[in-house]
Amino acid sequence: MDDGFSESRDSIETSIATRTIAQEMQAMFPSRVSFDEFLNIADTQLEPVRKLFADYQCAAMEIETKFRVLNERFSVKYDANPIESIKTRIKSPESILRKLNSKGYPITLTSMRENLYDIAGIRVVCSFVKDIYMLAEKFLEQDDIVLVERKDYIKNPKPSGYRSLHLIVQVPIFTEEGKKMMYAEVQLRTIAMDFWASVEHKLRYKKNLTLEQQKELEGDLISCAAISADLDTRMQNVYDYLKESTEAEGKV
Ligand code: 0O2
Repeated sequence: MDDGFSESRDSIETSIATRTIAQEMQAMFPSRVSFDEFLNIADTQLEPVRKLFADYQCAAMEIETKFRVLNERFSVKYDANPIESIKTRIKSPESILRKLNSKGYPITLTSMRENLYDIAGIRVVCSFVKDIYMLAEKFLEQDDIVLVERKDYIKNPKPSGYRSLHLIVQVPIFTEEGKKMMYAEVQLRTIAMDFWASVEHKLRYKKNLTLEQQKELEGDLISCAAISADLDTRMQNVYDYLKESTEAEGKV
């Protein structure tokens, strides 16, 4: 089971609009519809959905570019790249529907736009924890970025053991229809945090486990999260030590 973070954009045809299309078809053509008539209805209904998903794609692209620019600037200044990888994803229509439903929000495009902040997701993976905070600070300093919420699951890990820094932001996109402020969720993590989260995500969807096995697995994952946090601290210490030694040598 993958969590959708990649370069791909999910097809939207099957979920949000299908129900509306089916209802409209039934009302307009109680017996049979021709293929052309069907395509016509589908096109009219799907256009706003396509547009909204394209807006989220643009928001993810804008933010990805901002992090790529920061990475480039730091590589020139410090001769080191703080970012290991950047992945983006647009939440799948199934996940969107599930979230709207579970939170009791209306299943409409307006509701999606106003109530869900993580449809555009950008995951920035770094080697070191200090780089996460440095990048977050430099990103949030940019005057077109509006911070909506900051969730620091590095300082305060989730009960599952999950660690990452989450920034819910609004970013402007400039379209043929004008400027639009779009919500997006940025997740910043180390390689160790990313490894833990992707393995945990896969195991969470294993359905054929007994309650006892599930409990045992949860315990193991919590202890793996502690090991991964320790690894991050030690790697940061090694890096700081090497950096200080190099700087001291430069002064001699
Ligand atoms: P996906 O598949 O990434 O889309 P809120 O969004 O504030 O209403 P939520 O969803 O609890 O409430 O927000 P939170 O806790 O900040 O989590 C948002 C995302 O962080 C999740 O998105 C996951 O990507 C990731 N995440 C949070 N907790 C865990 C965890 O325990 N394990 C792993 N592997 N990832 C986690 P989604 O929407 O759940 O899923």
